[in-house]
Amino acid sequence: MTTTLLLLLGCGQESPDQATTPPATPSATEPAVTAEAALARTSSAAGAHVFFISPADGDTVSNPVAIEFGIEGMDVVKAGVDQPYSGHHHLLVNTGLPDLTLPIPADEQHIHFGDGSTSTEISLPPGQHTLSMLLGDHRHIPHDPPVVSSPITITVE
Ligand SMILES: [Cu+2]
Repeated sequence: MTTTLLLLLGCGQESPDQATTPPATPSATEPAVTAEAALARTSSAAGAHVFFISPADGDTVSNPVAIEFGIEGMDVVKAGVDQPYSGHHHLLVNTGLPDLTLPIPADEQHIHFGDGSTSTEISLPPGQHTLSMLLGDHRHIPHDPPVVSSPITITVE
C-alpha cells in the first residue's frame, strides 16, 4: 500500500499549481517545503550539450523534415526513468525557452520524445522556422543548468 502510493507520487506530473500558489498566511513561519520539493531540479553533467545532427542551420528542406538529435555528456532515457545524468529530448518549434522550473509544456511548439527517440520527422508550413532542443529530466523538467541547443533556422519549401 505504502509502496504503491510512493510510486504514484513519484510518477505523477505533480502540480505546477502547488508550486506557484503564494503563501496565504502572512503569519506562517514554516518555509514552503512543498514548493521547494516541487521545484527541485535535476543536475546536468558538466559540459553536457545537445545539438542538431540534421538539419543544419540555414538548410532548405522539404516535408517531411527529418530531424536528428545529438547529445554529448549525458544519456537519453525514456521519460519516467530517474537515472543520473540522463533525460529525453524536446524539440522547440518557433518558440523560446519555457519556464525552466516547471515541466516543459506539451503542445505543437514543445514536442516531447519521452520514448527516448533521437530522431523524428515533422511537417511544417512553408517558410522559415526556428528549431531548438531542450533536454528534460524524468519529470520533463529541464536540468540545472539546462541542456539546450543552439537554435537553428531552416526554410521549408
Ligand atoms: Cu518530456
